[in-house]
Amino acid sequence: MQSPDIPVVQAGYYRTALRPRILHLGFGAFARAHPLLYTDLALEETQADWGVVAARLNTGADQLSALDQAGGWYTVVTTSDQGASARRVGCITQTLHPGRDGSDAIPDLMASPALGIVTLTITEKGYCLAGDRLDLTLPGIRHDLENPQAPKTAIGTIVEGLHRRRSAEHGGLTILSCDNLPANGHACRKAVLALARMRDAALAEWIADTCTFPCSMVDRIVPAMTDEGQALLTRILGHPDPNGILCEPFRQWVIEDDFAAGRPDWHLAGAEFVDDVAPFEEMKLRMLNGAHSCLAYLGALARHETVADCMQDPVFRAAARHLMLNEQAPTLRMPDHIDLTAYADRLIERFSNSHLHHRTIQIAADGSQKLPQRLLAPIADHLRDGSPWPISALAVAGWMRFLRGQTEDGSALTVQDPLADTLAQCANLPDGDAYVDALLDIEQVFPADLVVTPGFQATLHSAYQALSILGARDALSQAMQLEGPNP
Ligand code: CS2
Repeated sequence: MQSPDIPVVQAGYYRTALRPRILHLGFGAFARAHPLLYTDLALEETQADWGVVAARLNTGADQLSALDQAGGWYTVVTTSDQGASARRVGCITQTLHPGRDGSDAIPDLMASPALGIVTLTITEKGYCLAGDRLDLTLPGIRHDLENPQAPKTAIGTIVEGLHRRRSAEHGGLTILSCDNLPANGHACRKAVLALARMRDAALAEWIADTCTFPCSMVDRIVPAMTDEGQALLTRILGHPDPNGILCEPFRQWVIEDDFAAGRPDWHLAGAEFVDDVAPFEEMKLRMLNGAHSCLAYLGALARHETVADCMQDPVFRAAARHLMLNEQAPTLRMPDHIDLTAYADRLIERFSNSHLHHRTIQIAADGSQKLPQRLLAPIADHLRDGSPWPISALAVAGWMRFLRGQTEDGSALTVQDPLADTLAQCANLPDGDAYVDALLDIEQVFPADLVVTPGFQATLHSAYQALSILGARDALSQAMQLEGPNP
């Protein structure tokens, strides 16, 4: 840990000028260190009035109350071998939680004339999609269909807010997803329109005509806060900050410039506005998040506690780079000026940041929601092109072994996933081919056309076997030897 004499920078703008123009749903660690921080930095440059109302829908009402007590201030500390820096973020003007403030509070805010943008960090599962359809079997969605005025899901909340906004005869809003989903804006639009349509076709039409759902690629490694991190924050600030957060210095935000009611000058804080986010999003989802998931499952099985621990292990480090450059990069269609080797090397350096305690088990959560875009989509490209994908196969097999709830030396692993019940049923089967087949039958994870593509099942079965016999480290080593060197 660094020495505590780290200067604390505070936003230099008039907070009294801020109005509630952005609603942020999902005030978690990532939001604090990414979209909210960009807004804070942009405000400093422009002295504009884009205040943020921070909201959570489920847990975390206490954290929001703690934020109120701190006058809306919280601290972001960036940390790496190059040193640390701390910034107090001041763009939040109010907090809302339906459990604390009533179920009208957020939809009413969405109907207020000043509001222009709803930003979202609600994680993959927050979009309530199964494939590209709204998942009508989810209890939250069923609840929201029956009780549209008191919604529980983020999608239901957005639909109810937009319903009230339309009734109030204000214009449309921008709904800006900041989650790691492919074409996150389109996914969000699909979910919102599907729910709205089931309620009122005219509402759905109004949303389609007046609201925008830009796609964005977001990137910053922000591990869950640890006690050690809290202690460092307390030393830096001289008092605890229950909403303070530690993250890496790197940050990136690439956004489609399609806003219905204005936006902050986020480019002054380093955001890039482009016409098409897709290539950047795919690059990040496959190379960064794909490698993260691979390290999460195989690393957890081999008892590597953090991503940085994985990077200390030469086999895991080489395997991550191999996955990025040999198996993920060839599936991307990037503009010429993007150097994917440099991107991969930067990722390895970021993963190696030992000041962050980014636990493999944290990244391992919600695998059923992450595997499709991070690993299975590129695998489908390999099957189409006839190119090899041994590390990707081990990563997916690693997820399967991880779900059995034990590390290679027999310690317990906790599985967190919205499909946990289904996955646990599969894990009750005896280990081996029948277990792998049962998982491959879960269509929410493995698209039917992928499962029947020649080579898919056989490659996964042998990867699973290699993992069971050799363990993660040796299986990775063997796979790399068979495939040849990195570019
Ligand atoms: C991680 C991401 O937990 C995970 O699934 O892969 O949160 C990752 O740290 C961020 O996307 C980095 O931008």
